[in-house]
Amino acid sequence: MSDPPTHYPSLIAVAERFASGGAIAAVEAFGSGNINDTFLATVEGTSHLPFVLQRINTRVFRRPQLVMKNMSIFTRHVRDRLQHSPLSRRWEVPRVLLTTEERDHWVEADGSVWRAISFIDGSESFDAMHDVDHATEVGYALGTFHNLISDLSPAQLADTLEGFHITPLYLQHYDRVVAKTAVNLSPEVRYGLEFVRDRASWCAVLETAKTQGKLPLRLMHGDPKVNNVMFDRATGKAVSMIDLDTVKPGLVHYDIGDCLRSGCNPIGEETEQWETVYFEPDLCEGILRGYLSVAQDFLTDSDYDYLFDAIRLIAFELGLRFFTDYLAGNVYFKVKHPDHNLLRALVQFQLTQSIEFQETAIRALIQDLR
Ligand code: A2G
Repeated sequence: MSDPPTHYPSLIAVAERFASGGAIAAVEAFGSGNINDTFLATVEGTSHLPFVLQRINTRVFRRPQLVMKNMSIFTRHVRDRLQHSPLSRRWEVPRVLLTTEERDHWVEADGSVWRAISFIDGSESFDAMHDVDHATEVGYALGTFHNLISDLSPAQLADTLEGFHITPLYLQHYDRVVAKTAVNLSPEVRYGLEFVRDRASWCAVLETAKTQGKLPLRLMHGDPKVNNVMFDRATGKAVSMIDLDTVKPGLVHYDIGDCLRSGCNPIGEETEQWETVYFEPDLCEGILRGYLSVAQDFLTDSDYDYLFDAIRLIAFELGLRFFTDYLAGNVYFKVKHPDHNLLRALVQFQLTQSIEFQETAIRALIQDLR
């Protein structure tokens, strides 16, 4: 899966399946996602908004129909809820656009699966955090997202990606890959192997708490990276969360950890300067403040007890996932070169270590914000 396929059907023709009125003017590559192939389709004339066209990666999402069904169920739920009790500020929910045959996805003759989602009008996203105010907005966005789905039962949505964020399962997969791979023991690989070995016995921390009933199963976003938060261009305020493929039953801790590991790494997860990666505590405070301004209503004492572990774990878990994918020959994440996943893993391991060095301060911050 190294390169996006070059044998696309005519993108304009696919986009036209979803265009209700108005001819497609252009379809261009959009965003920097690691899984699906994403395009922005613009429609001729000024009265039609552009929309997001995506080819769903069916090697990852093996049942794309379920992904789309989940999306329709929870976006409808949130829209109804907002209609009955509007928020005091702008908040948008992306819409699933239907084909001319009223279907929520389109299967091309080559078997590729496509869907279209509305683009949030007048909005933009950022790959890295600007400052603490930006961080607070990102936290507010995740809290609002969780809040708006908190009254929808997890049983309403299907598990569209089994094992997603179940760290012990990633570790088992890693062990299997290491056992059957002739690993090239470069210094970086040696470092990665030791890094994982030293944390293996701790990595079931959230799953154990879930099994013991200390952390409830809720609905989660699944991929709340900084660039999945949309900001209003005019006000600079967060107005939506996008990339909704992984909204499914899980722990909100996965999201909190994922949002912090993405948001508090000022040089970003794609940097090649992995030795200089660090976890920025002021941005962490901003995200947590913004998140808790909305989420404190539904978090329990036990939820707070596991926040530090969540922050440390999800950075480690992503490093483990990238490292495993590198060892397995880059079969899951899209890559630009053969060492891409190794570098990404080293970034996440460095971030994990920076979180570990700051454990006392981060725990004290969580305590203060409680
Ligand atoms: O890359 C993808 O979006 C992953 N999504 C997400 O889990 C995270 O790893 C991210 C890192 O940039 C899926 O695996 C579905």
